[in-house]
Amino acid sequence: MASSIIFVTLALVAAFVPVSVMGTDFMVGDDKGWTLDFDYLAWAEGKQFYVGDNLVFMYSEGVHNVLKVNGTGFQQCAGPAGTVALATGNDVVPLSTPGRKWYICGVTTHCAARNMKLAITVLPKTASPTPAPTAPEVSAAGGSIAPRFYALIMAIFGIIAAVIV
Ligand SMILES: [Cu+2]
Repeated sequence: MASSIIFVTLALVAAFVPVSVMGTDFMVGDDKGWTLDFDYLAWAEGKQFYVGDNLVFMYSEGVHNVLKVNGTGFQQCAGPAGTVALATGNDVVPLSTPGRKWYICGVTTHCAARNMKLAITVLPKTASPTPAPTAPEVSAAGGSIAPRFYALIMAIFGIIAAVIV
């Protein structure tokens, strides 16, 4: 009885809550992480970063750090005075605004000599979490109607089951 009600609730949530509201976490350097002599510009090429996504810098704590700098700081491999370094070894950087973003390692010559520098372009969030039922939106969202319909059917079955039990 109680499990049926839980099932109904879950099915209704699945039917009406958009699935992909969450942003993407980008592991910088993939399995190599944030390290020496990796081509981060090549890594970023072809990837699309959107507002709401996160960059995750993984490295051994104390070996590297992450400085968020501007274009000049990127060219010069130096943050402005007072730049606070991220240094936990598992730094999550939310991409909260669109535009060009630059990150460097501030440890000795890791940026200048060992290529620890990343530049990306963050795109504005395009997909609306609740698409309006206009014609183009409906055709674009066509693929997601079937699973929602399925969840709705399951919810109806759940209600029937709850009534019977
Ligand atoms: Cu470093």
